[in-house]
Amino acid sequence: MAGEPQDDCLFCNIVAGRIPATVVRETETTVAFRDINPQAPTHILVIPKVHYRDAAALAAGAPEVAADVLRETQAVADEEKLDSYRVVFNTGTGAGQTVWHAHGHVLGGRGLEWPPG
Ligand code: IU
Repeated sequence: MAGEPQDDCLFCNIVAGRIPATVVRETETTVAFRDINPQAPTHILVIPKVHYRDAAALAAGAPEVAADVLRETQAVADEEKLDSYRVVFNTGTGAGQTVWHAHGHVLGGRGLEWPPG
């Protein structure tokens, strides 16, 4: 059920501490950790502790937690001393989503082109 932990979800397992991650911040509702395949000098994922398949499902099912995730992207950027950064929520296979637990990528520390590839 949406919102419930999923045993076969990588990010639920990171939240539960069963799979290691380099955690940089944690709140009551969110975890932020370094991406294992960084695409920029700073590449941190901010995830809700509750399981929703993508950001839109999170916003619909737990809007207060979606707001927490967004607030945490700024907190991460502050900690990393980024004055410019990008937050990306890949949604759907065609957009590059590979992990089906909502997550925001915080990317920074280099120039970022627009439009993205
Ligand atoms: P995506 O938007 O679903 O493609 O993002 C998933 C990210 O999760 C991607 O950038 C991976 O490098 C990252 N990741 C990770 O940090 N740790 C892991 O064990 C795995 C993927 I698998």
